[in-house]
Amino acid sequence: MTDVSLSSHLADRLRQRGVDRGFGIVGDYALRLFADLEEVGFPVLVTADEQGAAFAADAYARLKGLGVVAVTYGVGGLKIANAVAGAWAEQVPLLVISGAPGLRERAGDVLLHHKIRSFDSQLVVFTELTCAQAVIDNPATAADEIDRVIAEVLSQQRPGYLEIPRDMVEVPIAPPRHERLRAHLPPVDDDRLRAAVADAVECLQNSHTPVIHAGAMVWRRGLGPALVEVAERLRLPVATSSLAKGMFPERHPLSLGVYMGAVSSPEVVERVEGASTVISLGVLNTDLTMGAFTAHLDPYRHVDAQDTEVTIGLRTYKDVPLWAFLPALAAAASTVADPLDKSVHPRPDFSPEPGAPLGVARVIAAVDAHLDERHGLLVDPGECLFASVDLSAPHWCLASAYYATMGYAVPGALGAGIAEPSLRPVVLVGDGAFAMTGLEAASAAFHGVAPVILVLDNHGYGTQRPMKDGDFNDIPALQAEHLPAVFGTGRGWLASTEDELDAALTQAMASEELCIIRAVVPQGDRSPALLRLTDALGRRV
Ligand SMILES: Cc1ncc(C[n+]2csc(CCOP(=O)(O)OP(=O)(O)O)c2C)c(N)n1
Ligand SMILES: [Mg+2]
Repeated sequence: MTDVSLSSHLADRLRQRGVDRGFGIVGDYALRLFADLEEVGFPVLVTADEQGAAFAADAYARLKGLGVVAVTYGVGGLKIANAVAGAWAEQVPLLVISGAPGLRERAGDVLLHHKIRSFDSQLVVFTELTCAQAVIDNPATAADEIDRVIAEVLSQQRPGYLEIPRDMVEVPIAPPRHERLRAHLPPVDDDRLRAAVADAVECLQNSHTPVIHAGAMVWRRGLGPALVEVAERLRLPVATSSLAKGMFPERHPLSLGVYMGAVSSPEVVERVEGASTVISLGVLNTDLTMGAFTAHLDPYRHVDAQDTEVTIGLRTYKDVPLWAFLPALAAAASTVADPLDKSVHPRPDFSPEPGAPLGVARVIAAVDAHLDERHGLLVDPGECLFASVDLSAPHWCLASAYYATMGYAVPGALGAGIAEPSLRPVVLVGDGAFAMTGLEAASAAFHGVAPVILVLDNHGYGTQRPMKDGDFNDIPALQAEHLPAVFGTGRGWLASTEDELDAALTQAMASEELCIIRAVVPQGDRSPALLRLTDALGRRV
């Protein structure tokens, strides 16, 4: 068989998975790679900063099942360490491709620019942050090594790392041993699957108010449609983890919205914690997603389906993976008796009171009222993440909801807008987080994505203040509404009152340009969600 080019092999593999572009910033060690990829029809979209590219690629991956961030060595690579760590923690299939010094120029361990302790320093860092790594140093195995890393990323739903020395880019490589990628799902034991399904069905038959608690692994394994099917067939209400907000459409009559322990409304808490059976599907139990561990799920009334096994009460069924269990349960459980089907998530009514100063709760209510079927949502950690529990996302809502890195949502909107052009990204971001990565709004516009960005300006690091306040929580004021003028594209609004916000949202939702709305709230104002959490934590002490 004849040799192939590295870039065309890599691009082919990615396109086979529906990925037709990446995000990143070039440098001399990556120039040939970027140019070659572009030539074979796989462009890398530039951002203001590498971290922004990685967040964009992460959001793209959450929606498309795989995303690519491409960087140069050291200065670019290490800037995305935080975003890749987030992808590890939240199980996102994100492929890192880094250019690197050529193999020949590494001889003698010379000091080349961007080198750290050794030529392998960057690889060592990413070995901790990714599930598979390869430095492409042999044309005979290059294609297989690329395939191995991508297959592991897909199999494990974790990030992976490919380092491509610049003198390897144009060397013809041997064709891969296998025609297709060998990604695999977690193994299934058929006998135990049958037993687990029978056990779960029995629980449901003895249960009058069961609910589903659905997590991000449902999404990652492509089981979103199966979830909707099982909920509708069995008429089971669905709450999601904050990591999977909107995966079950929150305006569906069976949606309970997000269950996040005491952060959620009392009605949702009552419905989930008071359920006769909770069927958890692919939920990652973390401090933040469980409301600082204020969530109380009774293990004796719990069917917990994870990526590789199912636990029902005290019985664990090994090798019964979520991907096999969920459809099997849907097929078997048509006999559920008398489950409730009423939603506890009423649609809000937002009539602005002219001149009334804004507070966090009213900002969220206004956004909720203006969101519709055309929108996807992204929220940043801080008040926006907590407060968004009280609004219902028509489609997905992407957030760094466990790793909780600030600055995810604005660059995430670029990735989401490219991945799913039919939905316009709406971003909720704190003033602190916006200061970190808000310039990526210009990158989004540059690549034809026009998000509506609402900057919740509470004058600094609001969610830190109740824990310990000090000058370290104050930040320079930023009149973000003027940025579109600076960018030379888009529109901006400042809103301090309910009617100003309502008018700005009306115009922004009707516009097709980048829109930035700065909504100013008093420094000490808190969302109802955060107050509920503080109250619960106070009672715990
Ligand atoms: C990258 C990063 N740095 C620091 C933190 C710690 N942290 C969590 S929330 C927060 C303040 C966020 O401020 P802002 O974005 O304005 O949101 P607010 O809390 O005011 O709603 C900080 C500093 C973090 N989560 N991520
Ligand atoms: Mg703030």
